[in-house]
Amino acid sequence: MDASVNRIPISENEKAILIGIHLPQDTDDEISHSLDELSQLVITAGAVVVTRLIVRRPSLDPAYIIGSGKLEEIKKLILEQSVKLVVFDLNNIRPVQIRNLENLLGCRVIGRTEVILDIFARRAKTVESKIQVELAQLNYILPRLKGLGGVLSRLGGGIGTRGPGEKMLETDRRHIVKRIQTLKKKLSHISIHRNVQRQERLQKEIIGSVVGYTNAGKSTLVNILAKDDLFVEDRLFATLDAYTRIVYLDESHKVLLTDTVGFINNLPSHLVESFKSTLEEIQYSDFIIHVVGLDTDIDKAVSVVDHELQLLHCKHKPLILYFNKIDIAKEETIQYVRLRFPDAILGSCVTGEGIKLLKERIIAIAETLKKEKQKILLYS
Ligand SMILES: Nc1nc2c(ncn2[C@@H]2O[C@H](COP(=O)(O)OP(=O)(O)OP(=O)(O)O)[C@@H](O)[C@H]2O)c(=O)[nH]1
Ligand SMILES: [Mg+2]
Repeated sequence: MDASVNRIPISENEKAILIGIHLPQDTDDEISHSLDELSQLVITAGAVVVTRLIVRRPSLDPAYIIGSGKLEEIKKLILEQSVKLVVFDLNNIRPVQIRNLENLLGCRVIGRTEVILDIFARRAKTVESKIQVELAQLNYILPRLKGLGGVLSRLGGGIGTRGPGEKMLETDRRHIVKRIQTLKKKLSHISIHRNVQRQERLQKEIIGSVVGYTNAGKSTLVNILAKDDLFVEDRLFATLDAYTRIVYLDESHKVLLTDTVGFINNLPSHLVESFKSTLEEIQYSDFIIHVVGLDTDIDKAVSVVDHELQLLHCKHKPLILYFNKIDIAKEETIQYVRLRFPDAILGSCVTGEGIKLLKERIIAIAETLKKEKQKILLYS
């Protein structure tokens, strides 16, 4: 096996076929929402979706995921439309399935995890997030190396094979193990430094985290509250680093607000693990603003973020639920949210609706927290 692969820039507009698998327990809605989201992810990664297919299966085929009839159909499409990439809406495709499918179809085969890792690899800008992404990729690749039988080296480039920046992604087991240790050490140094800064800040300031599903409008909200210019983009995972900004709520109140990386359904566990130190910002904050885009599958977005907050042991913190993008929301969605989440604030970063109410709610929380902190300082 080659020691490493060069990071080959993505062939722009690589054509892709998406395949969703409909198992007996799935509903039509679930599958089609999930495929919509995968499509957005694949586009964000730089490819062009030429066809989407949904395949009904009683269970996954251990060797080829789907049946031979469907595979023949897909093979024809690949040839007709010069497709370079097949993306399955599955999280953990087994290496043997990838190898079998690539041999049969004659193009690259990846799953959801690889697409998300790829987007993160391209988005990583700071030293810390680059290390975090590389660590996630290597941890993902390591157990798969044997099963892939060198597929990674053979494939060369494209979605799912990029390292952060222009770096090479290691594919040699010994090197990977060593590299993982080095990266972990680097991360822990950064984390120690961050902790010292954090402790100082925590004693003096009230700190909130803005969390939510990707593309909900978290960065836009922090921008307008802080009148700042964070990186906002109509793409998934525009923000990978935790940015903290000062927000002046009125003449006598200010808080610090941290913008965080977005969550998504089935976020690869390696990424959550690697982004632990960034996510720690949420754990160390005094309160949370959960932003939900009214233009998405609301119940899913809320439950995915709730679940992540639970995993981060943050469910006890004061929380403001803010539904964003009311300017483009359907009337029935607004009605539904008002009934289902009576305490939530509905608003828009574009028209400014609801922002005054949001500030008032933050001030109320900040007041309570300030008193608690003063008590702690008094008795410590
Ligand atoms: N119509 C409308 N669009 C909005 C609103 N708020 C944000 N957007 C748009 O939604 C898109 C995503 O906004 P971001 O602020 O980048 O979202 P995010 O939650 O930070 O996304 P990630 O960092 O990718 O997780 C951008 O195109 C924004 O301009 C709003 O209130 N109304
Ligand atoms: Mg953002």
